[in-house]
Amino acid sequence: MKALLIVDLQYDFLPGGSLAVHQGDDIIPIINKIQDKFDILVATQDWHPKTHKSFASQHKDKEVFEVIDLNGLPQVLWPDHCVQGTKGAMFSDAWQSNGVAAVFRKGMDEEVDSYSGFFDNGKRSTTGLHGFLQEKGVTEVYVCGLAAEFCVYYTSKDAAEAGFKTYFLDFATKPITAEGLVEAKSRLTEQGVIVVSKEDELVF
Ligand code: VGL
Ligand code: ZN
Repeated sequence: MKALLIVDLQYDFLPGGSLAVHQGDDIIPIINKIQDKFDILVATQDWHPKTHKSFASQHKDKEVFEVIDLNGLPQVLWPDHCVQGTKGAMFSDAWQSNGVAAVFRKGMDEEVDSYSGFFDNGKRSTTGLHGFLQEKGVTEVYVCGLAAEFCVYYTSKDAAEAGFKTYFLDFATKPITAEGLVEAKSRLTEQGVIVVSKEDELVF
C-alpha cells in the first residue's frame, strides 16, 4: 500500500501568507495531478494556538528567524502562522483535497514545535500517524507539500525511521531557502530516503 502524505498545504505557507514559501503554489497542480496514483491520501495541518512559543511575537526583544532555546530544544522563531481557526490555517482551495482519508494536526502544544507529522520536535508525544499508516497496511510513504526543509524533511525522516520505504517528492515541494533544501536532501539520502526529482520518475 502506497500513501501520499501531503504536508501543510495551508494558506500561510502560500504566496500572500504570513510564512509564505516562494512559489509554494506551483506544487498544487502537481499534487492534484499525481494524487490518484496512490492507495491512500493523508494530510498534515500545522495548527497552532495563538500563543504558540514558536512565534517571535511571544518573546520580548526577539526577531523573526532568530533561534532560541525552547524547553531544551533549538527553536527558530517564526512569524505568527497557522493559528487554529484562521484563514491562514486552512488548506488551499486550489488543492483538490476531497480524497484525503485523514488529517493529522500538529503544533497544538504551545511549549514545543512540531515539524514532523509523526511527533513533536522533542519526540515527547506522537500524532498517531504511524499507527494509522500501519493499520491501513501502508508500506511505502511518499511525502510532498510545504516547507521542504522543515515539515516535509522531518516527516520524511521520521517515516524512514519508522520503517516505511520513503520517497521525498522534490518536484512536489518548495523550500523556505534553497540552501536548506540542498542540505535536507543530502541528509535524507544518507538516511535511506529516496529523493524523486521528476514526476515522470514515479512509475507504478
Ligand atoms: C513549518 C515552520 C513552522 C512547515 C511549520 O510546515 O514547514 N515551518 N511551522
Ligand atoms: Zn508552525
